[in-house]
Amino acid sequence: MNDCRYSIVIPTLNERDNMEPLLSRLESCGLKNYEIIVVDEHSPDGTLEAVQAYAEGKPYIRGMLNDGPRGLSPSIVKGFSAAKGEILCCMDGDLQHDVKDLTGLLRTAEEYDMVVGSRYVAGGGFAERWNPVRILISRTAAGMAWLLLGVTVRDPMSGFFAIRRTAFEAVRDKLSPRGFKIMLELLFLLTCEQAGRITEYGITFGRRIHGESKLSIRVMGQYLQMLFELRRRRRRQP
Ligand SMILES: Nc1nc2c(ncn2[C@@H]2O[C@H](COP(=O)(O)OP(=O)(O)O)[C@@H](O)[C@H]2O)c(=O)[nH]1
Ligand SMILES: [Mg+2]
Repeated sequence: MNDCRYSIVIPTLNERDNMEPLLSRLESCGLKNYEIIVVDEHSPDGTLEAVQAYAEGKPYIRGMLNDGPRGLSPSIVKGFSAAKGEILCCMDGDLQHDVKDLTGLLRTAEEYDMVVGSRYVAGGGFAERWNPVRILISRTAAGMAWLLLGVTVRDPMSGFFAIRRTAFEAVRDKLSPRGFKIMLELLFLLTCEQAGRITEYGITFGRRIHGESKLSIRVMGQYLQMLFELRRRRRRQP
């Protein structure tokens, strides 16, 4: 694939059994001019090896190791920095983000600086009844991002988004190296500093079948800490 327009970056930690179904769905979803970059966090279950085996003879699929600072955000930044496309997309490696939503999200990204996949706008939702506690947590997190940072998108925690390369490059050096919710940070930087054109696109969130969620109480604590750090940054701006 010589003319690469879309780069799909997938961060992974112990997602071996999800790789073959995800990669094959991506290959057959009708997308053209794309590449797939899986950035793995030293997964002990052999995720990277599974990707590399799948990618044999397919130059448009790459698996790489996050050999820099550990974490979700650094992995995504590494993938975006290695990407060749003009539109950079991040999606989870656990099949909770539905490949069926990808082409619509990327089509929308042609018109904006950033498109956030959202469960809480028209066309979005959950594939099956979702744990009400997790919905409450994600809606509270979104409300706090709005109150504290002025980020108005309804689902800044979805983790499924696309950003124009030029918009990413404009803010890359300001990203915190140890963050885990890069989407929120990008939204904050684009909203507060760049007057970026941002929109949401309805996505359907699926249930995890293989592997485990890494979201925990500790992660929620980090999220709050990050909201307050970004808020302090906003105050310091003239
Ligand atoms: N590279 C990398 N990927 C991670 C890390 N933590 C989680 N992931 C991946 O990020 C995606 C979202 O994580 P997940 O645990 O499903 O979060 P949840 O959907 O909010 O429960 C999945 O593909 C994970 O494998 C990490 O520290 N580094
Ligand atoms: Mg998940």
